[in-house]
Amino acid sequence: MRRLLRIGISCYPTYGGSGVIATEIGMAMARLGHKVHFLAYDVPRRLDRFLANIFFHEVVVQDYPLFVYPPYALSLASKMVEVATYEKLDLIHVHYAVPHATSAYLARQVLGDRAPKVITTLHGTDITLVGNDRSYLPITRFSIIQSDGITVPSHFLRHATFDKLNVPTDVPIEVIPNFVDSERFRPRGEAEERGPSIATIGGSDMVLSHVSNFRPVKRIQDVVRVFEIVQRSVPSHLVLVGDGPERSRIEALVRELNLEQKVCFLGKQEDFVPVLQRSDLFLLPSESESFGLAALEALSCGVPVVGAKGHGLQEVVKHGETGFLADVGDVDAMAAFALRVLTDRELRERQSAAARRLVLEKFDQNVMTNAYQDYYYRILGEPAS
Ligand code: GMT
Repeated sequence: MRRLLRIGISCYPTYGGSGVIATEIGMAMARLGHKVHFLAYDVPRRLDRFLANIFFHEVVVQDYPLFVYPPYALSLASKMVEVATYEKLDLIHVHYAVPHATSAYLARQVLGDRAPKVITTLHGTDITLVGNDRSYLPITRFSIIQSDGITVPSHFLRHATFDKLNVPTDVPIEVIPNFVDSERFRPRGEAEERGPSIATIGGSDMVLSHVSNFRPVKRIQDVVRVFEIVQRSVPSHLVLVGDGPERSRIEALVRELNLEQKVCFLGKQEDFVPVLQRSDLFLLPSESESFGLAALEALSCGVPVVGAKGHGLQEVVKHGETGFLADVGDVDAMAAFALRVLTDRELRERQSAAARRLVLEKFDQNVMTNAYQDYYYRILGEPAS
C-alpha cells in the first residue's frame, strides 16, 4: 500500500486547457485520498470546492504605487514556501512553465532540505511562443531543467521543448496525453433531446462549432472563412464559444461576409457540452496546438473534427477516421473536408462513432490520472506498489 501524498498544484485558474487539466488531475488525486492544495490567484473554474481533500490558497498580489507590474511570480513563490512548510507538501506540480516553474524553483531554494519535489507540466505556448521570445527564454529553460520531473501532453511538444527551447535531449521528459471526462462529455442522448437546451440553435440546419480563448494562434478567421464556403451549399450555422483578443476582429469579419444571421457568438461559457452535443462538426484550424484539448472534448461528444496539421492535433485527430486535417491556412481544403462530412451522412456517423471509441480507448481520464500518480511516486523515488 503506497502512502498518501500531500500535493501542491499551481495553474492558471481561468478558462484554458492547462487549468482544466490541472484541476482534473487535482480532483482525481483528492478522490484517491491524497491531500491537494491549489495555489493560484483565483479558484480554478472547474474545481469542486466541496470535494474532500481539496484546499485552495489564494495568491494575493500586493499593489503598491511603485509596482507598475506587480510581481505575481514572487507572491506565488512566497505562497509556495508557506503552504509547503505548514502543509508539509511532498511535491508541487506546476502547470504552464511561465512563471510557475520559476516560482517553484525559487520556493525550493528558500526551503532547502525541506523542499518538496517540483514537477512541471508544459502545455503549449509556454514552449512554442515563449521559445521564440528572448525575454523569457533563459529563465524558462533554466526553471524547466531544474524541475525534478517534466511532463508534456504530446510527442510534438516534447520535441518542441528540445528543439525550440534548446533543452538538452538527455533531460527526461515524460509524455502523458491530455484526457477528458467522457461521462460528462458524451454524445447527445435521450435526456438531452428532452431537456431545454441549445438544441434549438440552427433549427434543422447543420451546426459547426469552435471553442477557444480567441487568440491569434487559433486562426479563428479560418473558422469563419471555412464556414462561409460551407454555408453556400449546406444550410448551416456556426457557434463560437469563448472570448479573447481576436473577438472584435472576428465579429468584423462576420459582418463583412454578411454572416451575422448564421454565426452565433456565445462568449465564455461555464458549460459548453450542450453546444458540442448539438454540433455536427468541430473546427480547430490553429497555427499550432500542443495537443488540442477542445478537439478531444468534441470527439468525446462524438463530433468529428476538421483542423490543421503539422503539430500536436495530429496526435488527437486521426485523419480520415475521426475527422480531417489540412495544412495550416488552407481554408479551401478544410472547407472541402467539412463539406464531405456534412453531406455524407454515412461518413459522418462512422466518424462520430470512431471519435467516441478513440476517446474511450486512448484518452481515458482514469488511465491518465493514474499515470500521473505513478509518475509522482517515481519522482519521489518510492516503489510502484
Ligand atoms: O499554451 C497555451 O496556449 C495555453 C494552454 C491553455 O491553458 O489553454 O493551451 C495549451 O494547453 C492545452 C492543455 O494541455 C492544450 O490542449 C492546447 O493545445 C495548448 N495550446 C496550444 O498549444 C496553443
